[in-house]
Amino acid sequence: HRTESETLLERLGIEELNPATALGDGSWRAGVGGFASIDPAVGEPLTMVQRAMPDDLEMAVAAAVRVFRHWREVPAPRRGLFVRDLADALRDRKDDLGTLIALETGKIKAEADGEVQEMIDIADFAVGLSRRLEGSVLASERPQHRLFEQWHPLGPVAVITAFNFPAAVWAWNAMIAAVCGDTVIWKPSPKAPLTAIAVQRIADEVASRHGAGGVFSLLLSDETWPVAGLAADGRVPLVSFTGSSAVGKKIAPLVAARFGRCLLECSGNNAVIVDESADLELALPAIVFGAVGTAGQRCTTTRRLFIHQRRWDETVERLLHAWRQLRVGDPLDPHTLLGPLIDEEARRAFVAAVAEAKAAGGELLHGGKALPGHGFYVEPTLLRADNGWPVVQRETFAPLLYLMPFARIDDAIRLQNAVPQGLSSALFTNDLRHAERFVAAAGSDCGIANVNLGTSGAEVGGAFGGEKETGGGREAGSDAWKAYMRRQTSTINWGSTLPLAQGIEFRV
Ligand code: UN1
Repeated sequence: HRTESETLLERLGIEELNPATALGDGSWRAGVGGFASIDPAVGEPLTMVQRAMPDDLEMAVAAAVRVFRHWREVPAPRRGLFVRDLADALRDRKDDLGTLIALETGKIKAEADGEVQEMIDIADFAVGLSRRLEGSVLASERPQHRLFEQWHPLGPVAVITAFNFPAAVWAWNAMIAAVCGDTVIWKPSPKAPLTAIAVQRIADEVASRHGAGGVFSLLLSDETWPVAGLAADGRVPLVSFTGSSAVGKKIAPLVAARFGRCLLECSGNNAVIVDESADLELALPAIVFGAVGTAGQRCTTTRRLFIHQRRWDETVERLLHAWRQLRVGDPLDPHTLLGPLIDEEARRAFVAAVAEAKAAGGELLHGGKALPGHGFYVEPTLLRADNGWPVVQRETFAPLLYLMPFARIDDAIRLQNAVPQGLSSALFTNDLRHAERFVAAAGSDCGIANVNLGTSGAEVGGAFGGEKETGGGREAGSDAWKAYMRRQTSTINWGSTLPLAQGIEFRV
């Protein structure tokens, strides 16, 4: 990886010791000390990044407040032009950026390129949105009154992202926030700082051409205080957090204590149901991609599989056939389907989960071991389990799929809902009644419910997010933009009397 990565890092503006803070106007501030970005395929540092200081956070927030005052008054379609050019810049850099994401996170190049495409897609979506951001005119009960609501820019938005989608999740938030007239302070995962630096450099360059300097800023640290600081800062009306439910539970009360708004995208524990009528030609590739894509480290990863008892033998046999063929290896090798996990801690969590499931009585059907050597590789794993076991109730970020049989569709839906998380779900069926039941009010309780496609790999056009411990937030498409704006209800009396609502008479 070494020589290949050195020229790539140079092209993307990454240095040997990278500054900790970008104010978004092209200026970067040095930090203190440093932490390493590790290449998980070899377990060695790619390069070092400095750590932001409390001063830097203060500067970034103050700048975001200042720039917001100007940006909110730029007409939204003009804000859209900035995002449009940013999409083009990302198109130009797609290959390099994809390679960097693959290097830094260990996801395979095809999926890393897909992540950059997801950034481009949400930018395109945001450009279209920039000519809408529509409010509504409502029927007033009073004569010669107009009642309407409109959406105004909200303010600086803190965007805290995870390692697994180090660029796309920022883009979901940042592209939408930018057309909505907000500024964005990005605190990326310390496990993927280089991707953030590369993205920030691309954004800086485009921003300078659009008078958008300072709209996007970046703060790098491997410590937790910047996240707590942003969560508690009354100047930041929205905190968008992607990560575990455990961390989400710490952030939400800090934001709530100052009446800020939280947009949470936390853990998932997503299931696929294969019913009696399912077409396995569709189900199999969807389960493979869902369970081992991004080495099982997507929040939408398929973690549980409910198989109708009459289809059990056939499905398990075909799963085993597929799992035996999965190529584990270098994420930059085009033949690889499964790269490494992000770090040693993730590998240990995988090993511990397998051990816990086996101790509970789980039957290991395939894999189960960490692979020796450098790099944080594990075997893609199939385990027969029980939905009630604590280990199955938990999100383990690894290619570990729990298999469970069922007899009646209602049981399968009930079990798939019987976890604390509620992000994504999928049913494979050719039975119209089952399909409708699954997406009906008493069906899947998840934010995403798919029929005849898998749990992961959502397109950006829909709103993305989930219920329960997933946190309730919605990002990306549909009307998710409304979270990034403030709603104003206005009534204009254009008559010459003052009728009161509710018919109240109140006259001196
Ligand atoms: C995430 O894992 O945090 O639906 C986001 C998907 C991707 C996004 C995943 N479009 O799998």
